[in-house]
Order: sequence, then structure tokens, then C-alpha cells
Amino acid sequence: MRDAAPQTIYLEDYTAFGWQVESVALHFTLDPHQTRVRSRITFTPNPQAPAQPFFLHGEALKLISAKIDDQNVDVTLKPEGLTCPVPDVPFVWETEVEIDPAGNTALEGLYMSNGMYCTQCEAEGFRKITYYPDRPDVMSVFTVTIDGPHPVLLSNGNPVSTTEHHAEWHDPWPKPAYLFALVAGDLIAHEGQFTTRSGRDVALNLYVRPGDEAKCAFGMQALKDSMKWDEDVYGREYDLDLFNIVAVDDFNMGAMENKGLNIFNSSAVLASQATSTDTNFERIEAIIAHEYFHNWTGNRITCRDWFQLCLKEGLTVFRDSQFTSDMRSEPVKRIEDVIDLRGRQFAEDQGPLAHPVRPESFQEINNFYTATVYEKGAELIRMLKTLVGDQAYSDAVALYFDRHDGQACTIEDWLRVFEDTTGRDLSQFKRWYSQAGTPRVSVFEAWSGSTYTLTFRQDLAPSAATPKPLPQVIPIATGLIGPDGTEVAPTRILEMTETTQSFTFEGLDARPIPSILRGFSAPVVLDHDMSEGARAHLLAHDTDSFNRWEAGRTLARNTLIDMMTKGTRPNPAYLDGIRAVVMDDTLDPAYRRLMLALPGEANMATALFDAGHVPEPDIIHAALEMMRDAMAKKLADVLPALYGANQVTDAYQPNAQQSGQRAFGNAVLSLLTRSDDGAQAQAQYNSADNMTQQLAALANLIRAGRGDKAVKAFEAQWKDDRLVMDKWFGLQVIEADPEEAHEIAAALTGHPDFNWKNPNRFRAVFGSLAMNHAGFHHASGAGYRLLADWLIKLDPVNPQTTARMCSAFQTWKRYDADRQSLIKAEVARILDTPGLSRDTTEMLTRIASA
Ligand code: B3K
Ligand code: ZN
Repeated sequence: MRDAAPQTIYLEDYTAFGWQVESVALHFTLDPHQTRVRSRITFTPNPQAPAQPFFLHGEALKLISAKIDDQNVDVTLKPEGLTCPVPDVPFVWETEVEIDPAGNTALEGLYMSNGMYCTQCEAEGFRKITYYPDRPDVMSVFTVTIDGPHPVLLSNGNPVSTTEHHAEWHDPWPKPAYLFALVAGDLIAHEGQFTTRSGRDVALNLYVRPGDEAKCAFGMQALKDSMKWDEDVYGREYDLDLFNIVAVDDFNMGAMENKGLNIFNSSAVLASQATSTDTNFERIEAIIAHEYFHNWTGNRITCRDWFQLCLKEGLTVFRDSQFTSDMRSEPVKRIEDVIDLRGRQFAEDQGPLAHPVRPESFQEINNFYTATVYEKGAELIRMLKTLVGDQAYSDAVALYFDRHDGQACTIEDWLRVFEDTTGRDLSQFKRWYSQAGTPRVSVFEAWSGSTYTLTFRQDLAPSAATPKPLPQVIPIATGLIGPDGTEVAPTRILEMTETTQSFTFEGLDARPIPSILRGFSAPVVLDHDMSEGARAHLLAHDTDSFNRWEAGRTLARNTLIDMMTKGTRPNPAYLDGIRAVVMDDTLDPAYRRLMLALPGEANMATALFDAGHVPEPDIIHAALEMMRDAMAKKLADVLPALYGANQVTDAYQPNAQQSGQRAFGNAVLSLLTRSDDGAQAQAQYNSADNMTQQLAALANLIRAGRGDKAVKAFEAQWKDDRLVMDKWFGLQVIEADPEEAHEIAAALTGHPDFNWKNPNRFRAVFGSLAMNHAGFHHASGAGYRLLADWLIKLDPVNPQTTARMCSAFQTWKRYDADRQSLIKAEVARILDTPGLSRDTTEMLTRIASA
């Protein structure tokens, strides 16, 4: 079906809904193609709202009947909803509609996945279930009854009564419609239990399809750990008798925080030693925590409108990153987060999709679930905490929960609790929410007598989203290291508020080496023309573990840029420094592994573009290969011992300590493989008793050009496990030689298990193609063409996933003229497709507008 003509929605146009919804009763009679939904909704005029016609959202609904106070009413139907005359006193609205869950391939609203019914309503999916004011500031208490032939019938809240083929649910907490959920199917519960600190017993269930029972234990433990952590750290208790999680195979994203009934992409919850990597385990733990934490930051306090999305997402990402730091390693988590931020959010800021953390307009809100809203949004919370201090942060957040429980809020509400707690004026800080782009901070040093002065300048490039940028408040955590390697000034937060600003350090014996932006205290690009020697000094001595890693990363980036633009050899100072760090066995293996890692190819493209060069994918690829060869040579004498020392002999645990060791061991393996033709990788493949070791071995074999046998063996072993098969599809494309990546991806689309309507499988092939930087950007344009062909095919089936995948084209402007015109032609070809969805049209129009 064709979308209604695209309409732009503006933050400044916000008006409250004209009615309050006192209560909602929904009744579902499930049927694959003809599900009936009856609703009974009590509306009361909202005296605070401006006068307006009565309008309810509704899309793709077949209206059977509509009544007000028991009388049939004539409604005017529009593609996006209905209007009708209503009394100016409270009234009861009743409708019956028919919907087609089995025909719903967009996976939004009520749909079917492998014979099971499930829902996804955020952001605007509830309007595909029944007529309703589908906006987050309309909160109400829901009662839901379900009739269906399935053994398990679930909705939000607490169960009221369940008989065979009938269930009634009541959620006492007022909520917006986007948090509604329903699940029905032949499911098995993995049960658990949690007692809150005030003594409430909570039954926990993880519902899965038969066959997946053995993949539940880890997720259940992660849920209990999250519940405990939120009590201990934020004082937040769970508030129902029941918490259910359901695993679903067909899902557009990771998971969804519906009240008391979280729905998860099975890849984001199911885990076992044999089938999941350590990275999968860590991600699952974080997503379970994230969705659970939304119970307070998102559900009890929600967003007034979708422009405020970062209010719940930025805060909840920040909370889940704190949780992971506490459960695992703080420095490692911080470095991983920054790598991710630079990889995805900085790239977004650099291109045509740049937008503020709180956007001011949109056509399709699903296109704004971005790295900027989520990850940069989390960085803003982190900065706020740095600026006000830990105690004030806790006090302000406690006030937020007290003051706003049960409300739909704005960023202004959030900042006000900080202003009220600390007396600070946060109006300048607020610019972080309204200005798009990554600020660049340049550093100038001066030394005289015993005084050392750091002068900073901040620049934010004007963009379409922010034509006239103003200076932002930037917390720059800085310490000083003496020439002998000791710290001569501990971390101080330099609070930059002006365009140019100086800070002095007195009473020093010798000129220090500055360690600036410790812990990556602000999401900026730091421009510091520091000597190689000074950077090597920080790599050897910085007491801040983030900046110690950063010193190595900057050396790597600079030498790689020189290799790519001037054809120089790898910098020996970098290789010496890295050798010393990776051999230092007082350091955590996970940290040493991060030290050994190089920036990815896409990341180098961002860095090159940022430094004023046109990135050339083949040259980037070749330089990284050359650097890896140089590292393998530099470390050749110690690699076998390092590999041996990092083989875990204890029983498998996906904890931080063991996974760090495996990650380091596998980083060493990838260097070893460069000279042993894959012998060690084959041995590891043969003896692996867990997916981390098996998959790392397979990746190395493919890279060494010796993967054919193992690829076949892996397929034979795992053909019945869809999550492992996603890895099989993805790895072959990610690890493919750039010359062949598009051909391999194309061939995989002909595999009988390439079920392209399943988002995980589609992403396994095409997300991986986009991630194979030099392969995707093949000079022939074949990578672009293949992706465009498949996006055209997927769009009518699943616009949301199609639109998300369009971001592979967002960086087109940085490449050479030939590639630019190849990409532009593909973008234009997709845009020319008749009936293209609103989602994809908006994304590609924005991308093309650069
Ligand atoms: N809130 C959901 C995301 C919904 C995305 C809708 N397109 C998951 C999360 O961030 O927790
Ligand atoms: Zn979230």
C-alpha cells in the first residue's frame, strides 16, 4: 500500500491532545488474516488543550463499527485516521476493526512470526491495531482480553484471569500506546524469580519457541542482575508482579521495552556457549539491561512527543553503559563505546543525515532512531554528570523521578531538575541538544617559568541543520604527565564555555606532557598537534587508561594517514610502543587486545575526510593490510607465546575475564595467521568448544584464503540454527576479499536459506556488505548496484528495515567523483521506484540533498 503524501512535522507546532483518555479496554479475537479488535475508550475533554477537531490515528484498518455512548456514529475516514463529531462532555468511544496480522510484513503493529502473534508499536504502530490518539503524551490504563487458540496469550501488566484460549490482563500503570504489547503462540517459559528490596515477589519468564529452551539461562541472569543494579545504583524498583520477555525471530531492531512484556529479537536474547560469541553475550546482557531500565526512564516517565526521544534513549543508553562498566571493565567499555561513537555517530554528523540530538522536524520518526539520538544522547548525560559531579547527578535524577513520575516530559523538564538541584544555569549546555555536528577542539600549549598554559579553541562547522553555531560548554578532563612518566597534575575538569579559552597550571618543575580529554569527556574531535615522542610518552605512561589507548590510536591513525596519502612506511615508534604494551602482562588482556586493534576501514575514511583528503577505499584497505603485516613481523617472536598464554583452560564462562583473554588470543591469532597459512586457525577450528573460538578461527581461515572446507563444515554443523546461520552468511561477506565481496553477497542471496524477508538474514548479507568497506565501494559500482536492487525489492515488504539500510549511502559525498556519481545514480534509481515508502523516500531525499 502506498503511504499518504509525506508531511513534515515540527517540534514548534506541538499542541496537547484535546481529550484525556481515562481508560482503555481492548478485546482481541485472533485470526491470521481477520483478527478482530474491539476497543472501549473513555474520553474526557482536556481543559488545558486548545480547541480542535476530534481525530484518532488509524492506518490499514477495516472499520466494522464505531459508537459513541452506545449510539452508532458517522465517521470521516482518511488515510491516516478518522474524525467525527463528539460531545463536549466525557464520552465512551467503542469501535470494532479488522486487521490482517499474517499479511503484515512491515513488522509494525500486530504481525505474525513463525506462527506466533506479536506486536511492535513504537513509534507509531498502535494506529495499525485500532483507532487511537497514537501519541506518547496520551497516557492511560489498559485492560486487554485475548481470545485465541494458543497456549500462551500475553499482554502488559498483571494477569487477571486465564482460561483455555482466553486471557485477561490489566496494567495499572498509565502508559502511552507505543508501550502496548500482545503475544500469542505456542511458547515455552524459562522461569525465574526476583524479590525487590521492598519485598515484592516478581515472577520472571523468558518465552521462547520449542527448541530454544537451552538458550535462556544467560538472559534470565542478566535480567536479575539488571533489576538488582537499578535498585542499588538508581534506587528504582520494579512495579508489577510479573516481568515477561518474549523472543521473536522477525523483528526490525534489537528489542522493545513494552510495559511488563518486553519483546526481543531472538538474536538479542538467546545465548549459549556453542552458538553465541562472547560479543553476543555482552550485547545481550546490555540490551536486556537497556530494555529493563526503560521501565523507569521511558515508561514511568515517558516523552511528551517524539522530538524528545533522546530523553528516554540517551538516558537509558547511558544507564546501560554504566551497568556494563560495573559488570565488566570500565576502561574497556569506555573505549568500545568511543570506537562505536566515532564509527557511527561521527560519520552521521559528517554527512547529509546530520541532525541535533533533539531534532526539530521529521517526516518518519522511525528514521530518527539514530546514533546521534542514542549514543550522542548518552554522551550528553555523561557530560552533565561530569559537569555537576556524581552526588548532584544522583540528587537531580532522584528529583526527576519524584517530580515527573507518570508524566510525559521534555528535555526542558530534564534539565530543570539539574538546575534546581545545583543552581546552575544550563542554557548554554542545552545547545548540545539543538546544534548538529561534532565540535572540533584545537589545543595550543605554552610553557614559561613554572607555568603551563593550555589554550583551546572550539569550532562547529555550520550545516544545514545548524547554520549559525554558537559555542557550547565542553568539559575537558585534563591531567599532566611529567618527563619522567609520573603524573604531575591529576585530572581536572576544564570547563570551556567560550570560543577560545585558556587554563593555567602553576608550580611545575618541568614542561609536562598534557593528557587532554581524559575518558573522552566530551564528544568532540580533538585537534592537537603533538609530537610523536610526546604521544609515545603517553602511550607508555598515561595514568588514564582511555587516553593511554587513545595515544596509541592517534599514532596509528596518523601513521596510517601518512601511509595512505604519502606512501610512507609504518611508523616504528608506533610499533615499538604497541609491542611494549601488548607484552606487559600486568595489563588486562581485554585492554591489550584493544591496543593491538587498528581503526577500521570506514573509520579511516572518516579520519581522512576529516583531515581534508578524499578517501580511496582500495588504498585504505592496502595500507591497513601493510600495517598488519608490519605488526605481525614486529611481534613475530612473541606471538606463539602470547597465543598460548591466552588460551582459556577453565570451563567456558562468557565473563569479562575469560572473554578478554579469548579476544586477545584471537587478535594474536589473526597476526599469526599472516605467516602460517592458517595452520593455527585450523587447529583452533578443530578443537573449539564454543562459538567465539570457532567463529574467530573460521574468520582467519577465510582471510587466509583457506576457508572453503571450514565454511562447508560450519554450514553442515549449523544449518538448523538460524542465529548461527546468520553469522555464517555475514562472515563470508565481511571477510571477503574486496574484489569478490559483491559476488559472494550476490551468490549468497541464491542460497535456499536466504530468507530475505527476515530482517536478521537480510542484514547478515547486506549489512555485512556495507561493512566490507572496500568491497562495498568497489570502483565498478557493483556493490552499490546490488544493495540498491535489494532495497527496491525489500521496500514494499518492510520499509523500516529498508530505510535503515539506506544509511550505507550516507557518506557518498566524501568519495571521488566517479564513486559519487555511481552512488547518486543508485540513490536516484531507488527514489524513482513507484510507490516507494515514506521511510525510504525521506532517508534518500535527505541523503541526496547533500
Ligand atoms: N525503544 C525501542 C526502539 C524502537 C524503535 C522503533 N523504530 C528499543 C530501545 O531503544 O530500547
Ligand atoms: Zn531504548
